[in-house]
Amino acid sequence: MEKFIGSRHAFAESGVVVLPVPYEKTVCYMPGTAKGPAAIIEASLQLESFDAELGYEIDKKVKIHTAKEVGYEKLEKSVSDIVQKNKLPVILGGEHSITVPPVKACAKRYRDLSVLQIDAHADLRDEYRGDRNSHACVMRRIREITKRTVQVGIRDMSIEESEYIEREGIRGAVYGTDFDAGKIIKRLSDNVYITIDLDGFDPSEVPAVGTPQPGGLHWPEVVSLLKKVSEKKNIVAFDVVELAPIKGQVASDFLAAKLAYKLMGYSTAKSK
Ligand SMILES: [Mn+2]
Repeated sequence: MEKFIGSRHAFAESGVVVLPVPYEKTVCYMPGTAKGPAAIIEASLQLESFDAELGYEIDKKVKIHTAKEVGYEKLEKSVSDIVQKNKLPVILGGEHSITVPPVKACAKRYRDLSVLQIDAHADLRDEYRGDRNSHACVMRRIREITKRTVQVGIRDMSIEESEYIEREGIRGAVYGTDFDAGKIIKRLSDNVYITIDLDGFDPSEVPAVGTPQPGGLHWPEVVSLLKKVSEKKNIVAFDVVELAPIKGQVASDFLAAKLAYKLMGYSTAKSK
């Protein structure tokens, strides 16, 4: 497989480690997320190394290493090994359920860990079609690891999820597409894990997802939120999930690659 942005840095010298996780098991509508990581990496070869906004070549500064594909079972250990060495893990999915092992690994390293989720769906079901590990349950599983979760772009949920939000008293931590970045930042702890389900974006910008939802977020507001979060918080790891590539239609793949690269830059901007 290709390497992210064609970068061939060894693990030891790298500041960022990309973990491709082509895991797809519980999708319920359009399949294809197993092909997500390869499509993001393929699109990343078209990225400009120089980030015009940051004013430098992100890869030159942080040195990106792309690991071999990782399965679900080995993911927690892989992420653990990376955060122990103070490197930034970047997990490319794959379906959204893969967020659980990295959050577990980061929560062991950072006791105050909070999770910022960008998504169209609340993903707070206790189980979905008999499966507690479905991608529709991922934030519910994450809230068993840390209760400090903030959800942005949410515009679809079941009555069970709505009742859970009421019961847990987290209505104020669940945002739609109209949000105040300052309020979001206030709800996060110092160390933040970011999970980006690409269906949080509007389908006009990212059509290649398993479960597209109209009325979504747009590139400028997502990037601006991530930038503000990175200025105030320590981003310890992040994932980009749920890309289900559409043949011949690469806009979604490229957005995912650019988003990952930009967030690598933001997350490491404070380091020397
Ligand atoms: Mn999701």
